[in-house]
Amino acid sequence: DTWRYAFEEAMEEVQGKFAQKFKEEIEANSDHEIQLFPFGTLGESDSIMEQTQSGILQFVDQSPGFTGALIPEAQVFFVPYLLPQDTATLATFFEDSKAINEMFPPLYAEQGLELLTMFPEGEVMMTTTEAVAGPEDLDEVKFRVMTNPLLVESYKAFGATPTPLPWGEVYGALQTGIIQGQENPAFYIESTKMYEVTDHITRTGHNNFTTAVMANKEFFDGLSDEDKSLVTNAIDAAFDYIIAYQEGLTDASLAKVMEAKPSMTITTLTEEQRAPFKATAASVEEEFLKIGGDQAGAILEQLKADLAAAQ
Ligand code: 6CS
Repeated sequence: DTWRYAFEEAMEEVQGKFAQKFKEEIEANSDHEIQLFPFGTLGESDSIMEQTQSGILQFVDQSPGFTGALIPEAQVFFVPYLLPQDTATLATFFEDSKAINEMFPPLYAEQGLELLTMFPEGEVMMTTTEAVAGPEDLDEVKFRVMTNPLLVESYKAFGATPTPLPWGEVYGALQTGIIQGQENPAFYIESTKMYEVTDHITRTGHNNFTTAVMANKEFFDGLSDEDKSLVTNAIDAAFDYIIAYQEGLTDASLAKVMEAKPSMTITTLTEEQRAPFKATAASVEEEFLKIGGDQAGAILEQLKADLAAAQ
């Protein structure tokens, strides 16, 4: 039989690399086949999620940046400066976190989803048409964010005018001047040619991109114990693979951006310049407790404990 797996990125981007490794593991260890659907083949992120919930797809990679509208607790990943940038710490955190591995699965289950894993995709950077050294430079800047209410709040607190859009509209919106900024990890800025439609990259250090892989729950529950282990083992192998794959990826991607467009500026904000952005964390956290669902407080507390343990 064939299992269908859709993701939000291209085949050679991070989610695609993860999916390819998963497919390789499943097919090497069973008679099942995996059919991969990269971005653009089945619609935007929201649409592949709906197709998974309804059982048309068996697997989906959707980032909390979009799932936050469905599972309010998943917005926790948009409290600024919550996640560290150190990749070893992040890997340990995602592997061992009680919040992620024990508290989130029942919340995903309520939406008909079996949460299989979450993994990091790299330091989030701003790319803008004008240089950014502090929140005052974001004043009047229409800044594209994923469709996540807490991310909207966070960019409001940063001083920008947040504009939630599905990914497919971002390049065109920058090109036509409807928006003047967006945020993403370096590999994505490079592969999707964001440098063609923006001139400045700013490293504020406020987040590391998190994504999640899920299965349709009814499908997963109906698998034999052997097939369930097959799936979880393939996910574990793909997790280890994707952590290793991303080693050095940020620097290599930024070098490629500079090669493609030497006039691009890349600025790492100093601790002093980051201070006003960091100062927004407390108010965004408070907002999360209001809009992050019944489990918001418990999830935030556990996540902080898990991060402390990983560090
Ligand atoms: O910004 C976005 O919408 C996209 N960013 C990444 C890194 N992956 C998928 C997502 O759709």
